Amino acid sequence: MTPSSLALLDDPHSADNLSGSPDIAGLRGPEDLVRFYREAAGTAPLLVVTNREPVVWKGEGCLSLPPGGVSQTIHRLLSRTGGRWIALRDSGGPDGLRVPGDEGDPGYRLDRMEIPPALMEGHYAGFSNGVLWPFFHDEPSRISGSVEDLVAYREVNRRVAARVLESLRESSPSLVWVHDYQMALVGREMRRSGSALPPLAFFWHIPWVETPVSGGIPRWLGEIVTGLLSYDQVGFQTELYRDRFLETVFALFGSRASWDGETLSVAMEGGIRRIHPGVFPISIDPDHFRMMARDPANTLRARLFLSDLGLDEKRAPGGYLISVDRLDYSKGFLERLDMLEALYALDPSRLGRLSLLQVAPSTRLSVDAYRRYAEAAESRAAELNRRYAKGDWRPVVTVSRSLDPSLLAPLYNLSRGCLVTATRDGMNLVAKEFLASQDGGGSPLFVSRHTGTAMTMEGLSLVDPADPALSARMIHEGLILDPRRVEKKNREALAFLREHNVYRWMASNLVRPLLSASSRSGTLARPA
Ligand code: ADQ
Repeated sequence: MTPSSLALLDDPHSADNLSGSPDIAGLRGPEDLVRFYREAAGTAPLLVVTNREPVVWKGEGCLSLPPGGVSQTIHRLLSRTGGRWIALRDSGGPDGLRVPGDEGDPGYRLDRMEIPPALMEGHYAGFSNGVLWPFFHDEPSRISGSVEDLVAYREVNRRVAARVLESLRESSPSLVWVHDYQMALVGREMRRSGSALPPLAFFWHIPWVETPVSGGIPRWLGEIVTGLLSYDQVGFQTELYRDRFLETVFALFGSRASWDGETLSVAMEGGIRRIHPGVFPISIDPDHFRMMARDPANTLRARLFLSDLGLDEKRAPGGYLISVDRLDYSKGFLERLDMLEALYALDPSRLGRLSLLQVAPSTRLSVDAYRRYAEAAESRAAELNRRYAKGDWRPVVTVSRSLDPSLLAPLYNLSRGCLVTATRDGMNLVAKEFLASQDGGGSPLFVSRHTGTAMTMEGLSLVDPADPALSARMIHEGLILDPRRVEKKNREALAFLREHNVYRWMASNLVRPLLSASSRSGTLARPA
């Protein structure tokens, strides 16, 4: 991208130009992303704020990368360009770490914030995962927070904002990029300081629900929305979620809010806030998954793994369907097992042949709703196994831990199909990882229509966890479809993912705030 093309993109009323410009649309890999960043931001570092750390501290000089492609993509950019990352710590070691880059790369600084356990409990288990997560995943019966939890949430966000402000005294970032529902109020706390700030961008990874009608809008929701209005840009996964957010803003602010399709303006006490609520569907690096799935050593490892689980061709001659997700109620484990049972009822010849392999590490066990759900999911799987097991064959095989992506990719590839059954999901990256790992092969993806993936990709086979019997029929039909038709669909999906990859996602998030910063300072960033 040249400075003159940056100037062309600098049109505040043309998001399509911004995100659809050839320069961003052509991004394919980490090199392209680094080049884009350098040209848009020069040498100014990016400052990223997340709830979780991007690396795991394993001892002096030893760091490992946790699973999760998004934080790894941001990690790779910062390793190359330099920058700073502020996160709540979740492993041992010092408070500040220099995360090294590859040879010749600067690496970046990681500030690891220690939050006292009681405060963390209220922030994380209490308000974030006891209130916000169930609320925004349309599971009101699982909401379990208290007023003290909201106080803890505010306090943690205030501390994070204070740390960001402190870091601004040491260096001037190109922008501050804050992530997800645990950190919604960081921007508000930063604005309250009255300091001059770089652009503040936020990405909301989870769904946005319809604005509550009965009982009115809870006061805490008003606070979250007002907090989000403190950022210059708030990114959502889909148009539906962005539009629902706008509806909530209008329900709260009425005629004090206006929206021109690009900029949301809200008259607030301190003046008019103008923000850009954007739509940026998150993605993966499909080429990386394809390569991992093709790798013969990975494939051999996957075959051995399957054999250890009793899922080799001899003992499970019909193969296995795969599902991969944290053991979270929003992922629809019970609904998926209902679908499986309905599939066996529809076509009993699959009994004794086709299993479900569910890779399901437990998650958030400090929250009661999660503990209870994990027990219910385990007991439902055990019930199916009791009812239908035949000899060495079991209908449900559960792996209760995280697997390395280099093993997941060939497991996706060797499967008979993938079941994504979330009752609500911001995007669902597993669906995209499966499609990329198919490498155009002939195993079908069945994806819940309540995921961002289903809402933003065309031609997918949809299921509905609210209707397991109908979903079982869809799965049955997908499994007996001519593999050449599935291959064609998968090839088309892969082509889409290659174009709409995670590097492009990052660039489209960053481009507008970076350009607004350079036009504010009256200069375009010079390539470093
Ligand atoms: P999650 O709810 O965690 O993410 P998802 O999008 O599927 O859901 O991402 C999970 C990631 O973790 C994937 O990369 C997947 O491979 C990995 N993963 C899951 N289970 C694993 C296992 N057992 N072993 C190894 N890796 C595993 C939140 C939102 C989503 C949104 C993402 C990104 O809830 O809606 O898509 O953030 O914005």
